[in-house]
Amino acid sequence: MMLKFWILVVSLLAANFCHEVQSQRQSSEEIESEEVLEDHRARIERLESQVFGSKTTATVTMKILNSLNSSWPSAEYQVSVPVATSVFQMMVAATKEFPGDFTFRATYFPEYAGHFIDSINGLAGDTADQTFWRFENGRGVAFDRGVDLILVHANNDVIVFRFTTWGTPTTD
Ligand code: B12
Ligand SMILES: *[C@@H]1O[C@H](CO)[C@@H](O)[C@H](O)[C@H]1NC(C)=O
Repeated sequence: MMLKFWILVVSLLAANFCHEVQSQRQSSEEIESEEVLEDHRARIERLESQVFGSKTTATVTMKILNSLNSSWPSAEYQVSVPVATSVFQMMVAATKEFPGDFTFRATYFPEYAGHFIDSINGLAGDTADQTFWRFENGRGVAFDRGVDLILVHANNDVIVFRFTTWGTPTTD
């Protein structure tokens, strides 16, 4: 009799414990599936804009910095372009959105299906000086491809062009 009672108590406790574990798991699953859903929505929006021609625009920040000359005026532009525009097309758009303020020159290389950026706002890279416009994301990481092969997607995208050297930086 007493044994049966204890078996009942233990199994009730166990059932209760299982239930708690289950409901905990359920709530973390809910959070995960919300994130997955968000991610899916973003992907669908991106695909829709690629397929249907985009209604969605992204306002991207483009920063122009000079790491070799602190007197040279840096600049920052908010450029509005359709989602999934290449950085090259974004730069062309910027020359129209900021006429006279943003300018650039580029050379097309068929072997890379894209442009090398020669100069920005009147300042050109130079082979003898070993200077060039480095193409980076907002975290200071150089892209592994040129401006035609990188697409902008979202309002918080940051594109940086940094005038720097590929040689050893001198300290003077
Ligand atoms: C040297 C070199 C450079 C030098 C060129 C300067 C110079 N005057 O020599 C510097 C450091 C400036 C450079 C810069 C960049 N480069 Co570079 N570069 C090379 C490298 C190692 C050799 C090119 C070369 O001398 N070829 C021999 C000569 C005789 O041929 P050429 O046609 O005259 O070469 C010219 C072109 O290659 C051009 N060029 C150099 N880099 C790039 C990049 C792009 C996207 C384009 C369109 C043209 C181009 O400059 C060369 C000299 O005029 C190649 C890799 C390789 N081993 O081929 C990468 C390579 C071409 N570069 C590459 C990249 C990604 C870049 C950058 C975009 C990096 C960045 N995030 O900043 C930048 C360009 C940014 C901009 N302003 O547009 C990639 C291109 C990949 C791709 N599919 O788009 C390569 C293939 C390296 C790699 N595997 O990642 N680069
Ligand atoms: C640095 O930039 C300033 C402003 O554009 C320019 O007057 C000056 O000549 C530059 N210095 C060097 C060393 O290029």
